[in-house]
Amino acid sequence: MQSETRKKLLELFSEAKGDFISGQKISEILGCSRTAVWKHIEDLRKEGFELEAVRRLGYRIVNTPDKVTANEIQLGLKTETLGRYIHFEEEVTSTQTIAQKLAYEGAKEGTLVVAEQQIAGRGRMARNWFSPKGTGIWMSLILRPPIPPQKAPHLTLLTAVAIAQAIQDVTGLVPDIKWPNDILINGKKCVGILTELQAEPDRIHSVIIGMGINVNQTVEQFPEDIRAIATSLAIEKGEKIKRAELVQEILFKIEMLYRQYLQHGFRPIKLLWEGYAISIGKEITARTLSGTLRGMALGITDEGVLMLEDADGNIHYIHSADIQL
Ligand code: BT5
Repeated sequence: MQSETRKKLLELFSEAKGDFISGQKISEILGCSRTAVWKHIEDLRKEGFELEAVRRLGYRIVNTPDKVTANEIQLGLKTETLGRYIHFEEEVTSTQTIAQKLAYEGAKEGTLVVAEQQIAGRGRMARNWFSPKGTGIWMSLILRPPIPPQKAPHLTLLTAVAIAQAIQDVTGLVPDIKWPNDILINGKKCVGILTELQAEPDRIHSVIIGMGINVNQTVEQFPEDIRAIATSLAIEKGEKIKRAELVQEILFKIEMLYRQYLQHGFRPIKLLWEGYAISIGKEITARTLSGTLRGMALGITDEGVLMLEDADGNIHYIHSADIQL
């Protein structure tokens, strides 16, 4: 089926919101015969769409496949710029690597790289990010904010808020944010964020925000070494979640917060962030590259830096660390 026809047909079904559309109407709108309509429906079924056909009533969509291709994400996407260009691949080493290359070649702000599977997904400090096929959201977003590089951590925190809000809206689950880049549900890690920069000392060329979200994995599908610390939305919710719908909501939330950030600065984002933060006002252990610190997490600065007060009353400003509660 031509992609234009496919797009129109899916839009029709999307507008019908699960109601029947007559074959006559579809053939008029697509400008093709009733037999051609039937063939298009068969094509959609082969792609994994569940469609019901009833004589005299027509066709209705019962279920859409759980895919994260550009088509699936863009159908019903509410953003203006984010995700308007999507680079999708079934299998990649890391979506970060592809996004870095696209950004270097001049890709527009809002370009999104998505994959069904990463074979070398990465976390911070060259750690691995487990990214199995078909069950999670592995994506990297390119932004070109007019801010100096020191402020880039703001975007990690902004993204964490956007993802937390989107998860809450789509699933009803209430996530927590653990500074700087983890989203937890019931104490287990469900989302990791990795922010990388292409920058000069005073100017950012691009920020690549990598987001890894465990969506539909079962407990057994996690490797043993992270089973006790990781979870997925489906495990917590008790039912599967449509990944494309969540991607749409995440992009929409990031776009709104990003606009707000560019207009009003970090303050409003910081307030939202504090509403989700579990690591503030508590005794924590922070493992940094230069050593381990224990103390009370006082909050974050306007730069997004964590303030920790040790037993002697000294205040430490921590730019990057792993936090244990
Ligand atoms: C992160 O690092 O949490 C950032 C993860 C970013 C992943 C995305 S996916 C799309 C884009 N492309 C990439 O290649 N990366 C980004 P960090 O805070 O360093 O946490 C890494 C640690 O989390 C690992 O050492 C494991 O202990 C644990 N971990 C690995 N995979 C996990 C998973 N799927 N779910 C929960 N925890 C995991």
